[in-house]
Amino acid sequence: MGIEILNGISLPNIPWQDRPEGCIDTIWRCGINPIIPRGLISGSNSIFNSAVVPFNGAFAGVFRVDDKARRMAIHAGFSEDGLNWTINERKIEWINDDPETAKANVWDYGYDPRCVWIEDRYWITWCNGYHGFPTIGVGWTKDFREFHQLENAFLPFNRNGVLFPRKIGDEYVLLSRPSDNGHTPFGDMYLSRSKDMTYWGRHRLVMQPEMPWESLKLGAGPIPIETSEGWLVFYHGVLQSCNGYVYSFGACILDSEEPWRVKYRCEEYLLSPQEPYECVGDVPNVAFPCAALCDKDTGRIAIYYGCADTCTSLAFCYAEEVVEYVKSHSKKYF
Ligand code: BMA
Repeated sequence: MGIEILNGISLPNIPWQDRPEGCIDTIWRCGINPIIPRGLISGSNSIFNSAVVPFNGAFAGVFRVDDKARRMAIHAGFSEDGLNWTINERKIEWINDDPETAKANVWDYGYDPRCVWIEDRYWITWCNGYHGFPTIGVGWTKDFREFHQLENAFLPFNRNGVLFPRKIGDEYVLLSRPSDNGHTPFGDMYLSRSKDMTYWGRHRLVMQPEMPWESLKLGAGPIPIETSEGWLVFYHGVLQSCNGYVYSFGACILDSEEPWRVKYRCEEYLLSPQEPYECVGDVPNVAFPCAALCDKDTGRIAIYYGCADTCTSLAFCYAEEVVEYVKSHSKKYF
């Protein structure tokens, strides 16, 4: 590999399919998409925008499950191969000693989780309803059975909270996208820092929409991948068509030590909704990545993305090829 994956892990069992013959795209779809159908568990209306991590030699994850009352909740799930999943019928019940935030969880909602191993545990962030308004929830687990909740990171309104996989300096770092209480016809990516996962500050703007495919809003997707070129961040970008929002995803590279500084940013999307399962569903034309597995030895990346707010799919790429593509389709930022 021309680039190195830093602080990564060997993942010889990463779910993988080679690029199909004749495919010239940097990212290609798994041939058996969608890998998680909407009705995988008995009560589910849809399972999408979900996060997956390596766990005990296999895989675990936190899944956005909307039930048939259309309540949005997060469920834990397990898989031997990253393709076939068993998802708990019951949603995650957070252990939370603070009566104020615990109470909000009883009747509020949670969706679009991200998950990352930092130091000694798996951290989970998600869009958490606080008295009916979206903000960023923060919690952790060691075993995907017991889940502990901390304070919300921010005041409402905010979505797409994505942690970096290590402290930078002596601080945890979180990307987020301030929003409104509706479908948010705007959205820039910001970064905040914390010494204790509770108090967040030193906020910086990371990026705003620039190109037509992301002209309405954008937000971070999977946990950033550290490479010798900087942080590789897949992010979703949204355009407004005559017929509604269209969610595609692309990638950028952020500076290693000052990750609010964009080094390169791909002018083109890497994957846009084109397959029937991405274009037809509860919300048409949505490809929304929330997790990426990466094997440090081969640079293979498997991206989990929600399709049409209905089901979950996989796409594949090589870190080196994505970094090269982003660099060669970007202006130089600094
Ligand atoms: C966003 C979130 C996502 C969803 C997307 C498209 O605001 O609700 O969960 O995938 O809209 O509907």
